Amino acid sequence: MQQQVRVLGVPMDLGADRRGVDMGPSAIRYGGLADQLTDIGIDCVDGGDIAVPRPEERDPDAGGLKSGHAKFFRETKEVCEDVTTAVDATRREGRFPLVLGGDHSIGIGTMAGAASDDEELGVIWFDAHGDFNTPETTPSGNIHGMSLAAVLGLGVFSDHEWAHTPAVSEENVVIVGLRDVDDRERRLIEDSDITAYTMSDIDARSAPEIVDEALDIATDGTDGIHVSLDLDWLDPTEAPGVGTPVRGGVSYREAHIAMEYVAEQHDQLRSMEMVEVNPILDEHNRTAELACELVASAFGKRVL
Ligand code: NNH
Ligand code: MN
Ligand code: MN
Ligand code: MN
Repeated sequence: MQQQVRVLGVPMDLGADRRGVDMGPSAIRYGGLADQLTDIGIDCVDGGDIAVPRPEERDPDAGGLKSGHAKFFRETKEVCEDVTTAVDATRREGRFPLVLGGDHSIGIGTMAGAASDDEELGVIWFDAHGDFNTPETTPSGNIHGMSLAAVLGLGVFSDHEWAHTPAVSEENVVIVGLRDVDDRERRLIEDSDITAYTMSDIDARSAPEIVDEALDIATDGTDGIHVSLDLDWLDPTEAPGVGTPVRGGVSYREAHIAMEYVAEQHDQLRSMEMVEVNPILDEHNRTAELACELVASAFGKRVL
């Protein structure tokens, strides 16, 4: 298990409609992240926040795309490039990058940073949503619903080197917890070679079994994996502080056992991100505190 962690905050809210997710990194820090990690013997330093422009000072449709709709495309690209640089530098220093969002568009930057030395990267995407829209299929224009499609170079993203991360192959990408998919997004998922486990799969087979399989797929033939955890993966009764809550998510215990399984494969883990915490919508910071607890489980915290 890698004992040296650098926390990188990305107060990004250009990729989603609900304001407030930009305060996620502060809320997670306030929720006790560093203490949780220090308590289990991990040397944790804070790399501060990456600068993100305010949406009020920018035009969401200023361009940068040949076709389709993706709000703040140019700004998202700039922020993601900075995330990539920071994640890559962190890894080169021998530290583990733990990225705090911010909306899920930052995953485009994190994955590129985690994969930047051209080795194959597996990805586990814990999320209620597929984040598999392209600028051509998106119903919202929000890039946080497109991060996986971007990294895989689908649709118009194939023209954009910053988004397409060739080291990530569809065969090694797994979504876990899916329960809210847009019509045209469904088609893209079905036509792809990724694996998507829905909540029905979890109900029918159990969270540990699904996560075990997800880890096998993500680690098969890869040099490491990235774990991306969108807090809306959990049921809104556990994680109310998210912008797009969807009923029927995983329970508190299912989320923990999943992270404990991740910890068992910790030597494969290259990077992790916790995204979509929205403190304005939260109840006494409990979603942020939950994010801290889940990180601790993923880093090996045990009862006995
Ligand atoms: N699928 C919707 C969209 O593309 C919502 C995505 N929202 C998320 N994704 N929170 O994780 O706009
Ligand atoms: Mn997401
Ligand atoms: Mn989501
Ligand atoms: Mn590819």
